[in-house]
Amino acid sequence: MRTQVVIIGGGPSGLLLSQLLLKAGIDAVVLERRTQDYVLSRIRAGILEQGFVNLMREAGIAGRLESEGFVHDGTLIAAGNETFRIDFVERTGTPVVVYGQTEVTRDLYAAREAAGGRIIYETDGVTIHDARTDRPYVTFTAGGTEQRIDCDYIAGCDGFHGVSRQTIPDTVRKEYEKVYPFGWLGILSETPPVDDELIYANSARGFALCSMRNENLSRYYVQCPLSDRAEDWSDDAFWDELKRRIPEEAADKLVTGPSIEKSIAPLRSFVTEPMQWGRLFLCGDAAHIVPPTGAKGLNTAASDIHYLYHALKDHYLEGSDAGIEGYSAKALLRIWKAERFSWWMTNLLHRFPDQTAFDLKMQQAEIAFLRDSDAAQTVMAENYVGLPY
Ligand code: FAS
Ligand code: PHB
Repeated sequence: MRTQVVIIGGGPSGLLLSQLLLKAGIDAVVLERRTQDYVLSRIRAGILEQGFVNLMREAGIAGRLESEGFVHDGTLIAAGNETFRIDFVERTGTPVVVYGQTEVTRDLYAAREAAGGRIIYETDGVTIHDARTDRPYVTFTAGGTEQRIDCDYIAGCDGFHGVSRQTIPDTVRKEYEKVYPFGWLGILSETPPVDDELIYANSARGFALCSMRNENLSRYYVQCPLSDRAEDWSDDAFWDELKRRIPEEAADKLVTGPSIEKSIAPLRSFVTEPMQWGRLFLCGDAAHIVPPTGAKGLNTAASDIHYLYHALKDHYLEGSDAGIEGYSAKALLRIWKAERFSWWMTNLLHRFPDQTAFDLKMQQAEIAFLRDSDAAQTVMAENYVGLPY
């Protein structure tokens, strides 16, 4: 088999890249380790930057997103007995859109299938060969058959636990990591959201977040010890803890119900450099991870895809390799700014086990400065709605 670009990973990064390439007439094959149902069963991101929405429009698949997504002009921050609002539109002129990653991925799969794009599911043993030559290829098994795909380029969109990053020799790779001493216990419930906007709460008992997917599907998180297991938390225990951490007014009107999904996500900041090695390019979680506090994970994958798509398009359609050669350096510039913002929001809103009384005072002063300063709110809003690509 031969194609122009092999895309390893059928998550949002790989699928979005495949759809953009297809629109540009560039042939690609997507290799996905799991089934489509399994990929769609993972509950992840909820907030899309305008840049992501624009990419979905460019890919020709923003229809449902635009009709069903919720435009949010701001968010609420609760700390101590106070709640204040960050108005994204007043500060930056730009909103964000609430539309779950599951729905994004569903739209991407539907578009690929409608266009007859090739996705090979349940691949096993994907191995990248000769990435440093001009004739790379990928081998794998699917349906019990050994297969090989010869290609021009390989996009490693296979997430944090994928094979692509490991293909770059550790003598070449430089990895940066910070693991946070807590996780997020998240639940999904078929209940109306507690507020029209998100509530990020820093309480004496720890962080909590009230989010949503639609008018009858809510997403809630509480910070929890890494030693916790989702199955140890009953729904009642979750709701009781959430009510203790969010503003009283919200707790009083919170509509609870049975969880339809419950999971604990660890929090880490991670970046690998470089993001390319010969004709292999890393995108999204394959190259970087952020704590979800700033809603940057999926949105930073999007800017990688934007850069790689234009680099490949310039190569094939314009005969220019400047984008190809400069991909990693360009992507990392925006990635590190997203890492900083996600680290800053995580430190602002969580309680750390080793936090001293002084540390707590610094956190409270930082929150008070954000509450009182136009400049601080503009800086936060600019980062939250998404820095330019
Ligand atoms: P993904 O991990 O989504 O997709 C990679 C795909 O590659 C998967 O389908 C996998 O099956 C496949 N794959 C892996 N190895 C393979 C191999 N060897 N061969 C073939 N296929 C292979 N971001 C936010 O903005 N907000 C959030 O609230 C949020 N919550 C998250 C919760 C969890 C538990 C996790 C893990 C992440 C969360 N994220 C969140 C980040 C998340 O949204 C990612 O940024 C997003 O999924 C990135 O998409 P991809 O880069 O496509 O990686
Ligand atoms: C979500 O809705 O899942 C969500 C929203 C904002 C975040 C993280 C997760 O910062």
